[in-house]
Amino acid sequence: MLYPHLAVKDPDIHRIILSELDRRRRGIDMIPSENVTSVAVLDALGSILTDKYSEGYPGKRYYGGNEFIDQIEELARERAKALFGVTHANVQPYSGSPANQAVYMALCNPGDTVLGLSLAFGGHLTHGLKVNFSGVYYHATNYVTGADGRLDYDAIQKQAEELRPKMIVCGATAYPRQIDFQRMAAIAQSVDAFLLADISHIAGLVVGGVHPSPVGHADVVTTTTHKTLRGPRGAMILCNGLPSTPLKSVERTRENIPTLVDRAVFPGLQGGPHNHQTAAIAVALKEAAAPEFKIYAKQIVSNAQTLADALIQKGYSLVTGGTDTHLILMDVTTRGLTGIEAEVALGKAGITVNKNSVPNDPRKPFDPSGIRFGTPALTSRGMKEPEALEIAEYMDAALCHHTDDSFLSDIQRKVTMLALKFKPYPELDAAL
Ligand code: DSN
Repeated sequence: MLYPHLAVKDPDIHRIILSELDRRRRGIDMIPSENVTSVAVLDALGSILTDKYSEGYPGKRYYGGNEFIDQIEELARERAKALFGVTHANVQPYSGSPANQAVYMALCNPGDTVLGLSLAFGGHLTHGLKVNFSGVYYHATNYVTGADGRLDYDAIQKQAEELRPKMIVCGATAYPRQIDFQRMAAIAQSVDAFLLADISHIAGLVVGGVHPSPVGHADVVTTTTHKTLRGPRGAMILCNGLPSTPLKSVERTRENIPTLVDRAVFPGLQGGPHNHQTAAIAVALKEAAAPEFKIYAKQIVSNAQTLADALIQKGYSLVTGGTDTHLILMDVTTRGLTGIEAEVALGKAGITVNKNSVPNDPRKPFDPSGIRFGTPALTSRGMKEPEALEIAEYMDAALCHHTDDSFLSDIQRKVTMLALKFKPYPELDAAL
């Protein structure tokens, strides 16, 4: 039996977890920020490390008994540094938003001007949405994509010259094309701004060599660990330079970035690190350093491009006309649907996507014109181009018959037959 102790102690939670596992086994999850971790990552995440307090950093803790926790955090930091080619890594951020918050705290004063990609054009809440901390405590300004849906670097340059931001943020959650980090760094340097590259969505593609790295261009890189990187929920802050202890000055210079970042994470924002999460991140980083991960990253992109091409052939309208990454953004209004209708219809067919705004969306964010989907999780399950083509057929069928529940049930049966051939956690099946 899977999770036998839980089954005895809390049958309600046990039953719900098994239902969620069953949903994943029978369906195809295509939310591009989700993935399937290895069972080794899950083992570390569910370990006894969750019980330990260890405020501080390796060798400098505020609690005793941290000799083994130090070893775990050191391993995670060393693996992160080697994998991304940086000299400093902070692996303690609880997730992506706290990681970004720490960088704001490290590099900006409240009220400073920050320039990031608008959420409505594919950015992130923490890149300067008015109701997010980044818009409440900072003077948040936004750039948008050009008429073709792509980043317009000349326009960003012009905006940066007008606004003179303290920090520019690049990175996205709903942008299907590669980001030119070199160009973004040139823009930031020309106005003496710090550049933060948030590579949460594409970190796995970067280490897999199928997306250029921001390292060497951006002053600071943040990433979550649970998207294309295929680790547990969590985040890291990466930069070059070395932390100095004690901090000699609080001046916000490039040289001080590693120390400023560490101090912003703890004691600035967080208390005790989640050691079980740190251990699981370390495991994921080891997996991402293996040669097979490069093959995996390449396959993610190939699957997304195969799917995108097939949908274009069927007459669908994709933002920017395709993808360079793991992610596809599709305007479904051209087919007479809303994003919600498409999300619901695909959900009934066993395919999970999320409704999403498209650039210059005339509709509201909670009822937008598009859907966002991607291939990291299905690629982790072993699906390749033939399956991507099969999924395109099912998506098209479901969208064409979105009001016909019995037709959608038929599609769902076919989706389930496909899904069951590619188990998300085959090792767990043995224990079911
Ligand atoms: N919620 C994440 C996403 O889906 O892209 C970003 O934080």
